[in-house]
Amino acid sequence: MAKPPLILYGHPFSSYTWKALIALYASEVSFEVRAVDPQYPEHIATVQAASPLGKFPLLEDGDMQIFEATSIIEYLNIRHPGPEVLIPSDPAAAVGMRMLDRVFDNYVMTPMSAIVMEHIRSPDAPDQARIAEAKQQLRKTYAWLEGWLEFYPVGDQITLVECAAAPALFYADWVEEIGETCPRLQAWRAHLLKIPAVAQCVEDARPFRANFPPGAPDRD
Ligand SMILES: N[C@@H](CCC(=O)N[C@@H](CS)C(=O)NCC(=O)O)C(=O)O
Repeated sequence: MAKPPLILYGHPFSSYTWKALIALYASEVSFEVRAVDPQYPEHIATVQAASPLGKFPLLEDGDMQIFEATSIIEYLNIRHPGPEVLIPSDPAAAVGMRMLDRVFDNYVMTPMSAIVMEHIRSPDAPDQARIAEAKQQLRKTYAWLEGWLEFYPVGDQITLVECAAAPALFYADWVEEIGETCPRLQAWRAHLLKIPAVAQCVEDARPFRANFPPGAPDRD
């Protein structure tokens, strides 16, 4: 009997949904996307019931539910391995990769989201001090990544690092542009956006750009 496809609950404009989607595309596994959208209250109910704060993405594999984008990637790596090695089997190499995953979530996604949240909370008068603090964190992280990239083998591979980096850098650049002081990071972001799995996410999100609370720039 054919196995039912995996189901991913998420939204095409959501950065963390991209992170899981990129890994799903790379795994070449069959899956279905269920939009977390007021049009589908049953999808929202499923997501709300699955995790403490009802965040997405959420992956369903039969009776299994996995939330947290990184955990979804860990799960795909062991249960649905594809042509790409999402996480290396060497334990030390895997620790290095997981560390970078934390860098993208904690030091790129988090300050980027803080700026977006400020614009949602107070669209007419977002707190400029909070925004400045988040932008400063982004600039410090960009500078660190610029150094890290000197030794990173940039290529078309899709690992946990690319899954975490692509959406984080895509949206972070919109709120605090990666300047010319970080040429390697600028070039890597451009390279990531051309990888087919990432390019698919960029295209599927395009219709929602007008909804980006701080305003989407006219590029990418
Ligand atoms: N730590 C979570 C973060 C997920 C997250 O923040 N998802 C956002 C969409 S990008 C979300 O669920 N937003 C709706 C909400 O917070 O209610 C992960 O890695 O999956």
